Amino acid sequence: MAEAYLGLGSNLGDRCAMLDEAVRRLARHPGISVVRVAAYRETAPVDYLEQGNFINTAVAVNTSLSPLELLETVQQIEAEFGRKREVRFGPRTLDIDILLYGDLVVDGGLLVLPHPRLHEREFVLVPLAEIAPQTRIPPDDLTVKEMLTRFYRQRRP
Ligand code: PH2
Ligand code: MG
Ligand code: MG
Repeated sequence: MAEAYLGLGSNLGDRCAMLDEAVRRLARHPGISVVRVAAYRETAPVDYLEQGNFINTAVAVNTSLSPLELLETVQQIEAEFGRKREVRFGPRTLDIDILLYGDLVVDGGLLVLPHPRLHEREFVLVPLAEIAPQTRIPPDDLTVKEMLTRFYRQRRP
């Protein structure tokens, strides 16, 4: 069993309903149990600004799936929500990113762990800090809370 963290976001359709249903589908999977779900927060888009606000959350799971099996599973759920991969960073009904998988560090093309933009995204760090403030992010092993503090310290007002 591994403990993994997922980041979820939606900015098309009934955004909260998308996240509710995504969490239900994750929980229904025989190889996944959902341990914690962060509060839903509305966030302004980053990277690609010409799109609507997101609702974001983070989910802690215990899983018997391998990292690539977990990736396949979340991509399958995204596809069931009619997700089309058009604009990179653009609007989406449902995005599920694997943020952390235990203390695994991999850069395998298909899957990069920890998530490469985890450190620079407030919409990821805030919900993750709510459900896992003391979890350490490899390879530096700063806790999520420390990472969020560093993010705000480095961000210019
Ligand atoms: N996802 C992106 C790009 N920009 N902005 C917010 N606020 N929330 C997201 O989930 C998000 C984004 C690409 O995955
Ligand atoms: Mg994403
Ligand atoms: Mg994604």
